[in-house]
Amino acid sequence: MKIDLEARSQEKFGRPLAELDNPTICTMLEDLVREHAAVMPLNDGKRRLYYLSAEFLIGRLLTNNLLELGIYDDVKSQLAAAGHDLGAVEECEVEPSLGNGGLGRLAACFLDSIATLGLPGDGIGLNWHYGLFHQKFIDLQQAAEPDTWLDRQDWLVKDEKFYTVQFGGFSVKSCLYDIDVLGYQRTTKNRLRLFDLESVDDSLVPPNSIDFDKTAIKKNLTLFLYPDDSDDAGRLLRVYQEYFMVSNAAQLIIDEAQERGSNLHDLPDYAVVHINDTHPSMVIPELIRLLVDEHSFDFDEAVSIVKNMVAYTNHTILAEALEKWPLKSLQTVSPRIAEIIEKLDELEKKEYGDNPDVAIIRDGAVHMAHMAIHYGFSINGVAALHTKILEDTELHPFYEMYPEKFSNKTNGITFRRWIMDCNPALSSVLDDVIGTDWRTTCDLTGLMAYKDDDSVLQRLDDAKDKAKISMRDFIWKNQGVHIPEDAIIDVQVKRIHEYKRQQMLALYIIWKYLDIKNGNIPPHPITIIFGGKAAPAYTIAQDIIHLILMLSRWIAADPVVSPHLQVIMIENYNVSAAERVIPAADISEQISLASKEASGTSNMKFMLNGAVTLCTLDGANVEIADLVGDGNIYTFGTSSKEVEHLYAENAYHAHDYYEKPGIKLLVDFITNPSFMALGNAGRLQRLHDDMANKDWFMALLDIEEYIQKKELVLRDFEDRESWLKKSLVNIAQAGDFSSDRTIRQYNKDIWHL
Ligand code: 26Q
Repeated sequence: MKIDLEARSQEKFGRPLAELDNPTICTMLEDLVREHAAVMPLNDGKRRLYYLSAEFLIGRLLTNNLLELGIYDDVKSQLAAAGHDLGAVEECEVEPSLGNGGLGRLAACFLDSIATLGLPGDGIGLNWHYGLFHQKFIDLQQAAEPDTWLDRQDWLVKDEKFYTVQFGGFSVKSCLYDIDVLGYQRTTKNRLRLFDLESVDDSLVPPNSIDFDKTAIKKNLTLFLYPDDSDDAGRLLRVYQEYFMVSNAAQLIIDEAQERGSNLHDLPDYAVVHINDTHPSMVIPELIRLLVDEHSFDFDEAVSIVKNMVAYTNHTILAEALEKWPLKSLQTVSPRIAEIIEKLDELEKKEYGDNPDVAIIRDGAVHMAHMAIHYGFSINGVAALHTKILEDTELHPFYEMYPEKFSNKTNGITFRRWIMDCNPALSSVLDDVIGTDWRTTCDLTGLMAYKDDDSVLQRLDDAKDKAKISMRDFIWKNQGVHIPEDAIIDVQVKRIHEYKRQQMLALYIIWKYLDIKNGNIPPHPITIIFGGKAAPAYTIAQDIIHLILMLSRWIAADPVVSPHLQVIMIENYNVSAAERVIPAADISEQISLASKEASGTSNMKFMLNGAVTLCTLDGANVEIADLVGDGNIYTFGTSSKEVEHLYAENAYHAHDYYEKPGIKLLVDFITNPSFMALGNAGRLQRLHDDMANKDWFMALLDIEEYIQKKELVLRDFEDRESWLKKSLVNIAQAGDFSSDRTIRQYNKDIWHL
């Protein structure tokens, strides 16, 4: 593809390229990409995949698209010749706020891989006007503000399609926006299709606040992803949102199948619907409704068609994250859908008997996962351990009924974004050492041959230094904090949740602080970086953020400790921040309570970028440990089997651990009067009491071993050659976690595109 930015600048702006400012160049490049993508044909095929997800955490698109079109280097050098820095231009792009965490980022990686493999498949979701929320720190606490990304974006293209969605008592009109999804080095494309509400009203949301009228359904459906669901109105709104999403999706799927020649009796030959967790699971009754009510199908035939179309991925075993909606709410949102679900429940009970463990409707609540398993053809977990837990315990009765429906698909990450875009220094070292094939094959095992090559190890070290410079610059510009040049970078970035145990790392920080106070000065300064948002209604998670911000300030103000220990919490952690921080990490913290993290995907990104993992044997950490081998990873903690046993027997008593002197000292630090005086005493007291008496995710159970392991990691870091070898092995073994591999498996076993 030939481009001439100078000519384009003259044509569009009547000025030489050298005179344009960065935001103008950014818009010009976005236009260039969009125009180019607009004429690319869609990936074609009789059978098409529809990947339904409430979240698509796609990140900024410019760099990625330039790279996929193969014009990144050309653009960069043309800009440089005119005195511009592409990196600074990239910073002008606003990041779309269409997701929340792992499941949303997974969907984005999958779209990239589906397009890269040339498979016909689109993402379908909603066009969240204010996305999740924008996180600010005020008084050392999280404040949530609307994220106004939509006013400032340049990628959405309005489609011609619109539908009517019928709710109980009223209907709304939808409209549709598309974002083109280009694969790496492809000439064809897919799309991310985002439905919106024609009558949406942004003015419902006051400036700087995420409070809005949750009952104004005709105006609010697409304002926020996951609105506060601590009250009935919030919970009901979520059901409205979900039905709005799937009703549009189902209408689109049927329309497009007919356009491609389906007579609808053969619909499964034309469409496979993948649901990303249960949030889109009402697509099952909605497809049945459309076939029966709009196309005069017999109910039983409609059921058997849909049963062959829908595949479901489970991302969690946490009971509170498994969706159960009151049947009454569904009756309010759509009486017809509620009626169909009742029929599906009856049919299931008729066939399999009245077993409450597998019932769709139980005690007036609809179990969405149960519906998806009975009336879908596939259910998968997202890492080997997670799938095993689903099969053996959490979903065991279903596994006995339908063993053939179950499979594992270990998550993956796209190498385009998570090394090629975000870590150019490491990418070019890899090109020099093992050749450039890895950019398409994602096979990095050739690097193993250089494990004892000092010059290669040195080059990896240099690449890490470059990534650290970029990360330090980012933190300095965004938060005004200076990170020492020689600091060890230890990172835990992910949603704030008790099971992920950020509070355990906070206890380690207290331990280290006291140890340094006692005169044990570490050879290198240690910088511990957190990032992540907490759900606004999740009090303890907010308390954990407060503790981290308190420790950050407390330590920074201590002249003895601050030269050696630093705590930073990134404000509004998002994909763009991840792209700066992950390449710079030395240590990857993956310390969830074993059995609770379904997979994790940042663990894979850190590994690919040469960080060494400190982890429990949870989620995909288990597979990382198997691949890199004992000497190249640090594992600790109670096993998932033992954790399951402790829960089953009610045998974990936090207070017994709290009473151990070494542990009590750490937990009580949180409520020592001078510390409390600096912050919100109520939050700190509550967190302290929760840890000392409840500690549902057993941080105190693992804290001693965690501290020991971390100290070992820090000691080993000092042996540079041996550390760099570990880093090399991690990079070399990361190929297994390419989402291209994952998508090939989905396609071979489930989608058959
Ligand atoms: C629950 C109830 C009602 C409404 C919404 C929800 C809800 C919302 C979001 C439940 C779950 C989520 C998000 C889950 C998520 O991001 N899970 C992560 O998925 C990743 C990709 O598979 C895994 O790597 C992580 O381990 C998992 O935590």
